[in-house]
Amino acid sequence: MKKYLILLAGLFLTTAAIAADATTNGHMMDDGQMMAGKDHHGSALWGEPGDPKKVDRTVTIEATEIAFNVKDLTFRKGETVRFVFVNKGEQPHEFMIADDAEQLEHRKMMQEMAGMNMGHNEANTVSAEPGETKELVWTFTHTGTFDFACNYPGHAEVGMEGKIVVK
Ligand SMILES: [Cu+2]
Repeated sequence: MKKYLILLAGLFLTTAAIAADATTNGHMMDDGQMMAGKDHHGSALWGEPGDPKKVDRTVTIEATEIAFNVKDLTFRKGETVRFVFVNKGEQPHEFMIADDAEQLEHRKMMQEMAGMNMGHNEANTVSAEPGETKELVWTFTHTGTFDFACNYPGHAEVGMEGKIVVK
């Protein structure tokens, strides 16, 4: 009986090892072709969630119908920014940091979800109901030109978007 258990454990470990190997190979195949918007570690070029205890500066963004109060933002590479997103409008708005392609993909997804009133909490997005204030702490890890946008259907299309330049 004990022998059988050991055999079973061995079999399990082998299976796990094969599974792990398959995953590694999958990643290796991805590495060959650099993914759009990602660096060679697979991290988004537009940055990553920042440490709220290491904020370099705070930027307030106001949303109304249908606009942001800012158009262009400039940051330094490595800077951690606390975005205070204030919805002064009468409908929900969001503030999302990404590149063009990612914004468009998210916009398409929100269009498909329209009417379902589904929440979404990707790390690079904050959504605020009317009268609400939300915060997003973000570190800009790469230089480049990115976008911020509200991807509720029809909003970015009429100008609820802007540029983020990281130098
Ligand atoms: Cu909006």
